[in-house]
Amino acid sequence: MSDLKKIKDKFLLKLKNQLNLSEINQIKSDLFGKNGIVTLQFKKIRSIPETERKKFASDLNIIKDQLQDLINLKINKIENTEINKKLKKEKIDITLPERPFTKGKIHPVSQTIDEISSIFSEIGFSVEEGPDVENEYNNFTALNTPDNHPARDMHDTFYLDEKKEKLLRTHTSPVQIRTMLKDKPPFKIIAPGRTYRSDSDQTHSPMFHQVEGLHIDKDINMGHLKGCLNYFIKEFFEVDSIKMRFRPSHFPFTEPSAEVDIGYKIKDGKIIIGEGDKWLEILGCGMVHPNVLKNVKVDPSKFQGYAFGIGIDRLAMLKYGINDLRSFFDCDYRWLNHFGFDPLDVPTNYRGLSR
Ligand code: 2NL
Repeated sequence: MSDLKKIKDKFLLKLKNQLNLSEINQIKSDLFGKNGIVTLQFKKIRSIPETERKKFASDLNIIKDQLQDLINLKINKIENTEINKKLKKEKIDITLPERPFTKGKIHPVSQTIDEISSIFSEIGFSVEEGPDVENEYNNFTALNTPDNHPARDMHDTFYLDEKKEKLLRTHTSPVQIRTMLKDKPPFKIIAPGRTYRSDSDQTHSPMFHQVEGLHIDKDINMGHLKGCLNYFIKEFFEVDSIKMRFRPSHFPFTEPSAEVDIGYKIKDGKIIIGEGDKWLEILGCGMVHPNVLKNVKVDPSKFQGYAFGIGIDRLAMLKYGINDLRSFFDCDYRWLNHFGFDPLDVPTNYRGLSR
């Protein structure tokens, strides 16, 4: 009997026994390991006389395949038995109730800022941001409001030092000043964010929110301002037309200046925006004063444009039927749960995401 046949018979016999996994692995390494019996036979091929070499190699390969297949079959069987045993023994208890989880809500002011940013971005405005703590140059001086200007007192400014150098911004205009100092015209930006004035009653909070807009280019006029604001108000209140009037006003940083009122009426105890005989003031605006442009190194004989400032909190109250401004900032979770917006819900009118 040839060596190969002896090997084959010996191991076929061994593999007939009931074996566990480690015994099989031992046989596997005895046969096919680095110095395994079959491995050594392969090394022998070169030294076999040429006439017998071909047959030897072929027989060896057949034996190798046979033994390998048998070993793999045995291993598979054992592993399957193990898995079946485990499946029988181990059960997942799916009757355990899930842990309760609470989902946060988007604050109505954040929601409103997202909506406003989305509306203006559709007509080419980009969003700029800046710090809440400002210097008096960016907040007042650059905006044509010199030291002794009464508007400085009117703003009820929170100063942070004796010298009145640092303050909490009273409007978001300093963001536009920073942008104009940093970049070159044209500018088409909005600046939403927190603003501060020392004032507190039912309709005033010492911290409130504003969005300012600025459009500076070579041929911008008051018609563009009217068109832009008319578009914004219609989109924001989701109405097809809006009754709107410009009333002459005064701001140190614009000339001419205007305040904008929109028409409204009360029907069945509910406010209807855009029609009716009553007027509601919602924003201030105007053509940017040449002095402001000079202060930020923009030539007013080449560039001009408009600016506007809108109080966000009151717009949010109007749109979402909230009647006390102070409730915005009470941090009452029950209130937020009621008036807040589901962060995972995407209603069709949520402009921030659906468009
Ligand atoms: C209001 C009035 C306004 C501006 C803000 C502005 C900004 C720059 C230059 C010129 Cl950088 N103007 N902002 C202009 C007019 C009115 O806000 O009543 N806001 C609630």
